[in-house]
Amino acid sequence: MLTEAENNKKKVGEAAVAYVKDGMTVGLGAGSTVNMMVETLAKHLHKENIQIHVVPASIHTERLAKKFGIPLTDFSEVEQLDLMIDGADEVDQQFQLLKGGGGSLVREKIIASAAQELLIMVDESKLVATLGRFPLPVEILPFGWELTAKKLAELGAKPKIRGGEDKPFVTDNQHYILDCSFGEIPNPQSLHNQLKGLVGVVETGLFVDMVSTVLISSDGEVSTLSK
Ligand code: ABF
Repeated sequence: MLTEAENNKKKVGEAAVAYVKDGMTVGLGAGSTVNMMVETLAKHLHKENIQIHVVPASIHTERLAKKFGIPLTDFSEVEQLDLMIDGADEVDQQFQLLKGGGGSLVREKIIASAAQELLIMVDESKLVATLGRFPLPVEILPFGWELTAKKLAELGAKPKIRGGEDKPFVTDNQHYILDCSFGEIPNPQSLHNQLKGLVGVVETGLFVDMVSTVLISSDGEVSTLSK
């Protein structure tokens, strides 16, 4: 028996796989919504007799895709993707995203940048008027992370090293993540630019002007917002 949250993830995943057509190259993000969607995608491919190739955004997603027999590819073989399907931690009214709670933001952003369409799956609780309720994940180099954290604090954040100082969480890229509470982020592009200007910052979880469609689940029903 699925919980209400799991049922919402299942439903939004079912709606997302309908966007996958024969011959596509598809990016798959990370996180629990994507995890549930991968099995649904495998069934969809089998049922509709569709052939696709997938670029996964995390080692975990890659393992799942392999487990369900979904063919993989990478940027040595493709330059552009037709579609990227991913989750998010927050979506604002302008379709700007805050991502990285799952720790895969760099690869997600690389894949999303190469995709013609970015399809985001969320439940209603992720919709916000202004980004920033969820601490902003910022991926940084491990070397000198304490200094990078101080620089972020000077820009107004309250940075916390993910996993704790004694055993920081390490991303698939062998980096650390600082979860940075900035309060409301009314101008995501400007904050992103400031953060990217700091030595030691690899990437931020702000995805600005990238999304084309948001699928939102609520009480087991899915609605669609498109730009
Ligand atoms: C990833 O999954 C992340 O960018 C985001 O942090 C997270 C959302 O996770 P979930 O689907 O588990 O809510 O895409």
